[in-house]
Amino acid sequence: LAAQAALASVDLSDYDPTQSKLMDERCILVDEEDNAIGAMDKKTCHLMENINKGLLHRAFSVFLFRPSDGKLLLQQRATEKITFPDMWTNTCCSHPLDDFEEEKVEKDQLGVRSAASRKLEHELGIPLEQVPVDQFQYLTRILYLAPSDGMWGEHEGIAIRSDHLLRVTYVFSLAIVDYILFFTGDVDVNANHNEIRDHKYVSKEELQAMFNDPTQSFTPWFKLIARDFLFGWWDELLNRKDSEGKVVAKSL
Ligand code: DMA
Ligand code: MN
Repeated sequence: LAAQAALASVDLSDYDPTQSKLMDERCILVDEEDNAIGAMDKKTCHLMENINKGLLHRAFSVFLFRPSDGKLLLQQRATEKITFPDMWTNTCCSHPLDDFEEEKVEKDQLGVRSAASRKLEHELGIPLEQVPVDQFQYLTRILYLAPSDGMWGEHEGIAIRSDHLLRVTYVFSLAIVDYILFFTGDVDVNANHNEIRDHKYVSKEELQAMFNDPTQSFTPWFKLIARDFLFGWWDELLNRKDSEGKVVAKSL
């Protein structure tokens, strides 16, 4: 891994100040086997030029389902987000941080779970007691690499509204080890509009219809996870119901 001095940087002063500040959070750097090997600020971790040098970090993706009908909660990222603004995506994504001791714990994915609770509250305003760490169902980790040779052709489909967004989609990408967490439960949402423009619950059919609509844009990881994994996992979840017909999470 290149020394920090050799890594690229970018000036974020034109962006939303709240989001710019959050780019100072320190992510956990990992190798391709998810061994922690250091820490680096979020901005450095997400610059394409650094990703191309092999910089990889730990992240998580939460998929929250409503028990009564098995619908998945989606969010549309806020326009203020520096990476992937305005795109529809799964319930909540972020990173366990090197800044908090409890988020570095690897046993039973405790670090990732506590980061997931923290960010469900921060982004969606869901009270912490409604999303306790032991009620997430951990499915798997996905190594998601963004090669430099234009696999990101998907991005050409994104509606680019200004030079500002063009620059964002061009220089930022991601290379992560992504922990997939399911959560089944009723929650109260009180969206933080610096993070989220909109949110809604969708059935499988409604999500499929959104994917087929060329006017909608989605984060690349959500499209990838949906295409390769989500619909199968969702079917399994929908098949697990209690006596009242409500969807139930498999116990850990
Ligand atoms: C990054 O999520 C994580 C994944 C899995 C792509 P994010 O861009 O929403 O990060 P943050 O919430 O920290 O801004
Ligand atoms: Mn997020």
